[in-house]
Amino acid sequence: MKTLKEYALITEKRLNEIIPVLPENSFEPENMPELLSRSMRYSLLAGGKRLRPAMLLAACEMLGGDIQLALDFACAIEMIHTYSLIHDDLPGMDDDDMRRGRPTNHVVFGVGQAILAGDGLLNMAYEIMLKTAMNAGKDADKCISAASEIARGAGVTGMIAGQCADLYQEGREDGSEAMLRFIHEGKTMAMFVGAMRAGARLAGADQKSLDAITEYARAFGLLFQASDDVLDIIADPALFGHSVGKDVRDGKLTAVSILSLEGAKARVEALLKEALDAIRGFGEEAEFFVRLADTVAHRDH
Ligand code: GRG
Repeated sequence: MKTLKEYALITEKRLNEIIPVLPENSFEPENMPELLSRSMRYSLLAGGKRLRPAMLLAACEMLGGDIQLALDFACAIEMIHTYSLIHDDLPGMDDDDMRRGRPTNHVVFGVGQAILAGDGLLNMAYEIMLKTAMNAGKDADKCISAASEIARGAGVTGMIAGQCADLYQEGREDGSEAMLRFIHEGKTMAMFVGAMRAGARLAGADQKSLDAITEYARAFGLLFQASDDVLDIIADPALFGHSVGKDVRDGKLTAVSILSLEGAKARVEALLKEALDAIRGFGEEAEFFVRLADTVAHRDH
């Protein structure tokens, strides 16, 4: 298995090919407008951590699959994740002006073009997954079930559900732990679950392995968001890449607002243990996932 950095590089190289650099200001029939490719590339190739594609590729490799078959699915999930960041940053949603350490898409390209950049990334993600499935011969079923896992994670019972609840809850006084869980499971956890299950599907994993990696991805996703909530309070803005203290200013329901800072930190540790227990059965083969959970739980940005 590779490191996070290696998986990230493989993914970025392929993303660079999928969305080409075009002649400036060209609007050629049958081609995407250059403005669209520029705005999509601006957010997509802006140095994200590439956690979801790396987890997809690592799950596939750990379970004996072919990462060449998985590569376009890894790119697809990163494209969907990036669309969600672009839309989340819009004035009608979180209204953020910094992301991945640079001005947000709508600040540079305007709100209308930013919506289209997000729409473009979302649609292209499904195009490339379907194209891979159509060309996969005997592996077509694996590709279709992987695409379906990703669609579920990103969709109306996954990420979009969480974002809907997050917006609904903003500024309300009636936040509960159940609502916090709904938001975290949807907005954050579902995409990690989708990524790892897609990798496992591409490897043709059996039910036992699928269950174990699902349990890991669930604990990891909740851990990731709880630690993000903690960092919103304590991170150094120069390192964090987006705004610090914004959740409190926006009246957001977070792990810290419900559990207190110390309670949220304790939750991160408990979830780390859950995640590690879930993949113990894979032994040394799961080294990537052990390290990743530990790093995310103890990060400072
Ligand atoms: C607009 C449908 C829709 C959904 C938006 C992603 C999202 C849902 C909102 C962004 C705000 C947020 C805190 C989401 C939780 C997930 C999260 C922490 C995303 C950031 O993921 P990282 O840290 O980002 O992996 P990079 O930039 O490294 O890829």
